[in-house]
Amino acid sequence: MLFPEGVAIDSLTGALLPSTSSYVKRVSELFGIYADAAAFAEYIAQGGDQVAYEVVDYRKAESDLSFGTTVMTPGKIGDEYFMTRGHFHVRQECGELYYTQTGLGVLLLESRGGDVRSVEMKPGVCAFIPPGWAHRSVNVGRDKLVFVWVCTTDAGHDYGEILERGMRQRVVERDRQPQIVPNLKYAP
Ligand code: M6P
Ligand code: ZN
Repeated sequence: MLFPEGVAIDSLTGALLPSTSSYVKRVSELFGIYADAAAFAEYIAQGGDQVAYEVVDYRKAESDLSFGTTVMTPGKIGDEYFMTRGHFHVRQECGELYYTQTGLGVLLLESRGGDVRSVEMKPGVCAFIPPGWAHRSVNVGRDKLVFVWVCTTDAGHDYGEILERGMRQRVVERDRQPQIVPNLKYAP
């Protein structure tokens, strides 16, 4: 049987107490998601293989709901900001919430029908990700981006489509400002 408990979330580090699991994604593991392959190779060649993001879970198989944090390092590959892989949910009826605690980001979303949307991520804003929308978060700030996510435990991550064809939009720096631009490499 599960018992209720309070979970302390550190809004600056994303640490959960208690947590059930965590993992990190290093930049080198994200080959192929950035537009500028040469900038990516140069970044790695120069010894840059920092943690791009860390995900900490509070997940109980017996519960329908799970939550956790994602902590994204600031950085860019070429002019493109650090981002998550991006995914649909395997269970298409499952949405998700992203509640930003620290930092600045852009949440890129697209429906299976090809609609595109974005939601600004900033402290106090809870982004609603409806069922059926792929989502990818992008850290456009100078500091860490820390957000709390809440999702159905067995929603499942479906990475295939986004990994193969990319998303329709990218977030790049132009005149020192984040800008959402069409993905010229988008290949449906
Ligand atoms: C959010 C949640 C997680 C997800 C993480 C990283 O925190 O949606 O479920 O794993 O972002 O995103 P991705 O798995 O697409 O790299
Ligand atoms: Zn998700």
